[in-house]
Amino acid sequence: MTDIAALETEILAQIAGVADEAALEAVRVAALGKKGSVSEQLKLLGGMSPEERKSFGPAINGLKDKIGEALGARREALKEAALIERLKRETVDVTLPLRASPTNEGRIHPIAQVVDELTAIYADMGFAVAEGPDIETDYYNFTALNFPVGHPAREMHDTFFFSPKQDGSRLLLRTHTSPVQVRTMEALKPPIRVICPGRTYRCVSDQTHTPMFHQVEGLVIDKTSTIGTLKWVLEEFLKAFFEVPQVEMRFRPSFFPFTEPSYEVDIRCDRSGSEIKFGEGNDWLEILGCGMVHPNVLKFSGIDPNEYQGFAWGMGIDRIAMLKYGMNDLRAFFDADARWIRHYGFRPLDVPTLFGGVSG
Ligand code: 2NM
Repeated sequence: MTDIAALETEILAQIAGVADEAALEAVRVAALGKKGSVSEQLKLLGGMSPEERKSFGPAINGLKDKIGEALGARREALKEAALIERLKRETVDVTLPLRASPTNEGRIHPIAQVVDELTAIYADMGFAVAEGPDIETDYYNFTALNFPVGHPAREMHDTFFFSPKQDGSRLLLRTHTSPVQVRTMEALKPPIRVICPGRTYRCVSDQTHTPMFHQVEGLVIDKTSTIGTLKWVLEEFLKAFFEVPQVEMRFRPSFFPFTEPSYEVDIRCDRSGSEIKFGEGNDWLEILGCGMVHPNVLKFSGIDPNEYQGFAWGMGIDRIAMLKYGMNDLRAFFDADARWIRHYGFRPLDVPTLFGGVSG
């Protein structure tokens, strides 16, 4: 028979000494579990005489209760300590400022902004947006646009060609977005009103040219549209885009294989101040090319030139972005300089709308 008092001292000391709830559970099992030291003592009761049981019974049961209480008290104390420790560890300073969200921190590139602006303007005039592949065939980039094979105009495009295929044909990077217009004419029946903004490529690089640049071309095909309609579309666009009440345009005869007649268009501007102003002044600025779509182009695209006619135009996006937002270095557009985009970029949620003034 074990000394109950000694057992009590030992177990209570163990309970007091544990560092966590797992260790406490181990002490409980060692004392009160099936084969625990206290349980073993309780089992002895059955084999005792009534006298022995009278004194030993209350003692061992008393010990069992005491240990139970001590375990409960210690468990509570450990839980409390663990909670205090965790609160200390997980302290959050709710007064700290939040990190800026992407919609606050991010910036829209001026070219993307200008594409959004001109899309809003043309959409308001009833134009849809069409897109096509950057990698094109010779047929869509040249032949279908009335550049005869061997014609010098092909050489003037500084084309990036891919290596020839087995059959001798070569893919290329489109030199204008006109192939998209050909694909649109193939796919849709007139009346057609589309604009095609996108990346274009030419093998040139200097102060005013980058090998990749952006163009937007427009196309109208129906039965009655003329140069007069074209002038109206361009005038409305230029007024809305440059946010001026009037513009004055000058149409100079020009040549493009895909239009006849063809024109280059200048707008009146004032360059006497620090920044360029449109609609006034004594200077002219070349801004776009245009013309009536050549009957051969209509034929190539499956449209009967005896039934339909229309006009097309094209302009450089990078340059009109520079003019509108006062940037002087074209190459900065493509430098991926974070400081530059922070200065010239636009806030993501300031979406261009006609009612808000396209540039917000
Ligand atoms: C320009 C100037 C003039 C043009 C023509 C066509 C098509 F596919 F309809 F024939 N698309 N774009 C065009 C006409 C482009 O860029 C200066």
